[in-house]
Amino acid sequence: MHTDHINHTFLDPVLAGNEVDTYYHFGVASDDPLLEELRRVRAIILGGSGERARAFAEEWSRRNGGAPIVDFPKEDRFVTRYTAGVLFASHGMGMASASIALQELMRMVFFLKRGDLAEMARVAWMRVGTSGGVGLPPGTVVVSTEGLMADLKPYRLLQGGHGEYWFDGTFPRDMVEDLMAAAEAAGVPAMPGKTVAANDFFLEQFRLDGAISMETPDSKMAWLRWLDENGVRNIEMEGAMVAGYLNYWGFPRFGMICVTIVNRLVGDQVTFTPEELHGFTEREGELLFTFLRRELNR
Ligand code: R2B
Ligand code: URA
Repeated sequence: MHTDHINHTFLDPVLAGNEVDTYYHFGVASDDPLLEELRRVRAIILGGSGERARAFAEEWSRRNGGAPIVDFPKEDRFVTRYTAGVLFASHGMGMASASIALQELMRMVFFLKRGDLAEMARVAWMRVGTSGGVGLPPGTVVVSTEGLMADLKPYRLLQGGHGEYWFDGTFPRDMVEDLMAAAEAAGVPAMPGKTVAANDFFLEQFRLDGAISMETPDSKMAWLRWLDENGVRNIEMEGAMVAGYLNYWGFPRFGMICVTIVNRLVGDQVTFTPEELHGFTEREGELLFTFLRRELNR
């Protein structure tokens, strides 16, 4: 862990009990008794949809002898559940939304682990999502090796008028290996590769079916081929930021698995039925639970 990258100025007085940290978007604060139930958290699972956070928590509880589920009270931004050592939280769509969830959860983990870097390093993070595949049959799970933006450069944010903050989007290699091994054990088709995180579902993903379309079939295919040639296997909207922020604090265990729900070399529209899409996320769930079982026994 990079202690010099942690915002100790703000967080240490919270640990000392001199300040309260309000995790506003989650509707809890560091003096809330609910957080005491989360002290033993070993993994944080993030996904876009609140419904999936609920369903994953219920299934993880079921697989752990009906362990009690702690519900966070506020649900208008993110849905959050804790059960059997794992916190499941939704983060909405896009890096702007997900970065709020992630920064508040990083602060929460610092508080829950009392600033103990070794304990923090034992917490695994994982984003479980959907994506557009680059040349892969839909239903394939991509295990991300690196998260990049649409220009194949890492995640950046504007630093006012002075330039940009840059982040490292690399996912830890041993996590990629452990996730691929979990996929094999769970019988889930998976492939490692780079992932592009776009700031928009349409324009930045070179879709031609948006309300606003500024590309041509040729320029779209040229972008997709460029991604393919550079080892990009899928496109989603959060991974580069997730990897960037977790690397910044130096968490050693984090990964991303995203099932592909369209092959972008073939089309733009997602046309699977809700039942078919449910089947894809069930598969992804099997990979997740196989990984979690192993991770919590490490
Ligand atoms: C994948 O799917 C969502 C858009 O449909 C977005 O959150 C993402 O990364
Ligand atoms: N999510 C995305 O961001 N893009 C896709 O094509 C599919 C899911």
